[in-house]
Amino acid sequence: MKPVYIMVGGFLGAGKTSTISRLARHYMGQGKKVGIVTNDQTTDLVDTQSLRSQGFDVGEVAGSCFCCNFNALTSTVEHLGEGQLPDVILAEPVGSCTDLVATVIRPLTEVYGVPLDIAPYGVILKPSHGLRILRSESTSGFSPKANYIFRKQIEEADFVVINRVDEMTPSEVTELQSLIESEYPGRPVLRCSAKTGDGFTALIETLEQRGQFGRRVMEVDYDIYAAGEAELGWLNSQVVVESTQDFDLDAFLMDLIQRLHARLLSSSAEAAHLKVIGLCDGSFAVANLVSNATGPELSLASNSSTLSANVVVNARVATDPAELELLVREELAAAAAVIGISQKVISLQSFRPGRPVPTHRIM
Ligand SMILES: Nc1nc2c(ncn2[C@@H]2O[C@H](COP(=O)(O)OP(=O)(O)OP(=O)(O)O)[C@@H](O)[C@H]2O)c(=O)[nH]1
Ligand SMILES: [Mg+2]
Repeated sequence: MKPVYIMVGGFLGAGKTSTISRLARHYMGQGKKVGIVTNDQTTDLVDTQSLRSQGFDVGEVAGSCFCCNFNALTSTVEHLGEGQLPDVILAEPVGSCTDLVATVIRPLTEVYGVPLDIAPYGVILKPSHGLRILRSESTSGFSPKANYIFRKQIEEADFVVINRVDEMTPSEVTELQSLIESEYPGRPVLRCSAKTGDGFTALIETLEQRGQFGRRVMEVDYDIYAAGEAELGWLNSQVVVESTQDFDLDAFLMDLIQRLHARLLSSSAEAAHLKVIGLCDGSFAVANLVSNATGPELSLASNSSTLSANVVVNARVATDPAELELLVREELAAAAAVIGISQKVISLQSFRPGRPVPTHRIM
């Protein structure tokens, strides 16, 4: 049997990792071996830490996206499993990437030597920005160039998943669905919640279909695409926090993300996704901010008090990376000081993503 390759696309903070985690549990529950590939422009990925902490077999392409380092994707796939490829490979591309059919799916079919059974390509739609972007509101939070990427992601999808239906009103879901159907006809629209599992039976059935999928190659203006990506400040950092007395890890992460949110609001810098993971003694907590309007949440509680923790911060924000670095350093220090703990930044990279130059582009 050829390994099934499922790539889960969608914008930053759409719910790709949450969806992959739920799908992985489903396939493992069926007795299948599952491998996951995460991806980012640099090292220190919250997603890798989070998925590994959940016990999954995770390979990571860190330092460039799947499209620009196709060979890293395939070699990472080959290192999954123990000497034998898993039955199911779940891959999460970088949320600011598009043109993935031409640069990843087609090359996997036509260039890569290892036969894979490629599932239909689904794109997870993030309502917090999606509704505003598809309504063409000027206050979408991002510039037209970043919105271009958001729209291109939908255009190349075999099907679209409206995620987070658990927190939307029925009329919002209906509006979003009709906007997608009128602007991007021919793409089935699923309604799901990666949080509650609603809609996952239909998602799994859709992923089992085979036929004319993964073929929506499209015209892409790489100048707009590159400019849209470069408008996002990117920051990944690893920090060690320590104390002589136990501190509440979840409260620390929430305080940190609330402080960062307040700073972004005051400088009108829109969050695409800010995520923080804290790891200590076998347990972990994750806090996220997926848009300035939505506000922060503790998406996974550790319920731990600890003397020390490793904290990884990943921020993708429509702002200058130098400013992003400054505010992250300042708010880390402030959040630590207020509870009397020490914090040491072990690594920090902040930058604007470079122009995408795909390894292959098959039209
Ligand atoms: N309420 C609700 N929250 C969700 C749902 N899916 C994801 N989230 C939350 O949304 C945030 C982002 O989810 P992720 O799965 O990390 O999103 P992502 O697309 O992997 O993000 P990037 O990797 O940064 O692009 C987290 O706080 C999740 O807990 C959902 O269906 N409902
Ligand atoms: Mg993710």
